[in-house]
Amino acid sequence: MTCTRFGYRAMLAASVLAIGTASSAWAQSMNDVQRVAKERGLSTADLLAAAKTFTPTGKIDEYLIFSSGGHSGQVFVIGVPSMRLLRTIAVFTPEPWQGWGYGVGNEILAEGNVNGKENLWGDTHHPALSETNGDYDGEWLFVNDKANARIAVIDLRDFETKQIIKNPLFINDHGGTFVTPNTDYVFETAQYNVPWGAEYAPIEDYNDSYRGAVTMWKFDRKKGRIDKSKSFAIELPPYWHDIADAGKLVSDGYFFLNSINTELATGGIEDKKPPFEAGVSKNATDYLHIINWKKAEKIFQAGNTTMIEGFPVISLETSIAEGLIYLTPEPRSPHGSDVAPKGDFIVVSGKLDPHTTIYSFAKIQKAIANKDFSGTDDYGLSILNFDSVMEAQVEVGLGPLHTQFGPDGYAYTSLFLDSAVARWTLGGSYGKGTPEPDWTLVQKTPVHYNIGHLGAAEGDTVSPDGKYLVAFNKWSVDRFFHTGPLLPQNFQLLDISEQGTEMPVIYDMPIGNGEPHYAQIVKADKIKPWSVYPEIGWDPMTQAVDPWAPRPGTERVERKADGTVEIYMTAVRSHFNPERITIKQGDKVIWRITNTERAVDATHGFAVPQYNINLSLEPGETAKFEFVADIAGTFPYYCTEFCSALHLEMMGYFLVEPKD
Ligand code: RUQ
Ligand code: CUA
Repeated sequence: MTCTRFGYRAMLAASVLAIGTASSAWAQSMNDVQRVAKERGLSTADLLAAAKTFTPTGKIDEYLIFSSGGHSGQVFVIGVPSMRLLRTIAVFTPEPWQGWGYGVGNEILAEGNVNGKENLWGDTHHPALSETNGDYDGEWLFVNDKANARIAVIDLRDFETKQIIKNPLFINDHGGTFVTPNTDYVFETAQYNVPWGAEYAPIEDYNDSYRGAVTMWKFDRKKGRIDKSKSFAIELPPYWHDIADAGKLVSDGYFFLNSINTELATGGIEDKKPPFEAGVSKNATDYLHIINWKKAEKIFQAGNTTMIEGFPVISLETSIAEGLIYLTPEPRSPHGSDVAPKGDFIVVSGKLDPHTTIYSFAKIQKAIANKDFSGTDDYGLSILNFDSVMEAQVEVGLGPLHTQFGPDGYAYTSLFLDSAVARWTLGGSYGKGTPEPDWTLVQKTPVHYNIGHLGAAEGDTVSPDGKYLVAFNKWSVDRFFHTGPLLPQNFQLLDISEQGTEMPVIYDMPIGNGEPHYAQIVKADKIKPWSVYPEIGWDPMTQAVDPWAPRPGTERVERKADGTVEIYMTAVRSHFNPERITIKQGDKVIWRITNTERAVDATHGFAVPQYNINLSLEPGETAKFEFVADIAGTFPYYCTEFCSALHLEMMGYFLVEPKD
């Protein structure tokens, strides 16, 4: 992808000429650029890409990508346009640098236990930034774990996970997380269906015993937690529900959920039955689900629900009687359901159909009002007449998946089989924002390779920014040094700032830690994180000062009447206080440490060997962890962050005297 229309010599000569009276210093430096470009075999396109992305030291990126970390179970934060990995956020998987799951965070990880069993990893798919009036507000981030049907809540003041919630009804969720325009609800849908609560039922009973559902998790912004007591679910047929998007502006109150396997295939290749891949794609169409969640909320609040697995569920019968859910056909093997910025159109792609299909919300409403149905599905849900609700179809290429939007009337669709990004024009109220006619493919840019999702800057909000687009490619093949047979994924940055013209790829970023799916790209200045915790003794779990936090002068080791030993410790460059702690084997230990630093980046670690403890104590933070000192011995604890010149001296001895 290095198309050089002119040699770099010509470009450099032209630029030198253009500046005419240029200082000899400029000419000299351009000569240096020319020399280095020649040595490294760079084209003018490469130099231009470098100029668009190179971010000198100390300069801050304009945008941030919040990316799912796939089956690493984490979230990645990446700067744009530099494409530098800024940090990971530990979510479902323990991570020692952040001290997540090695003394701290264990209670939150345990919230994600599945029927009492630990699951210390996750398969994160769709992160969702919190929104106010359909725009990112920079306060919260949600992400799902597809493997176990769990949702995590991350506070963007400190980029730490505050809650993990396990879905009581299902055990796999692909459609999640998506937020309603004011983040009243975070919703999550099952994909691979199971009987309620993942109880056992033979696969032959699929149609009757297996259930689909969408869960509407109520988010309490003040508390920064999902409130299970105000959450509910809506029963769905056991189709495999896929990606969704919340309506906004004119379509606020609805969400649009696509599905596959409306064939209700149950596999069985070992018994010479059609394998899932064939059975699931047999029909020419599947169903887009159009769900009125505001109406569902009223039904829930009126108590018209059934308790299943201790959780309120609106039954399919109620949904049919109340007109909560309507279906309409969508093209073969659909994937992706994306609402346009004004909320007026919904774009769905079928992986096995070269078109994107655009539905009109106005037409959907009209068809519902007129009972313009082509029939009902096997579960009794009405199917809206496809021709009555379809606005347009645009032939974009092979394997279309997901769509994002620009500020000017362009839409961008990822093409998995073509390995390309398609740019096309919206019509309707967006018409004439672009030089090209409405509903037409404008161009395609090849990417490397097999793009899944794509993200444009704020490209799924009510006010997309355009400018940058990132292709989240699944394969990298020949783009990087081969790190053994397991290769990284490839994030490619595209410049989409010019109308109509090319969308050049200007940067490749290998992701060597999990396979990301979706990511959102937010203007960096919308996120207002703390640089240090607000006060000394801050507990990140409660986002408040902990009255029990050790402070300078209160350090001590206390033995309680019940035999519990409480340790109150402080950490400051370059010592822990106390430095020698002797207890008895079998003692129950409650250990508290406060980092009393106020300087930015003055983080201390705290590791205890054998006991599997490692904390990250950021400036001001207090942490508490508990364990039983069941192993006698001599254990040097130390600071795992290189915090000062005397960091090696930041240690102490934890001595556990044998019982007898
Ligand atoms: S998916 S590559 Cu899990 Cu969002 Cu479409
Ligand atoms: Cu504190 Cu090293």
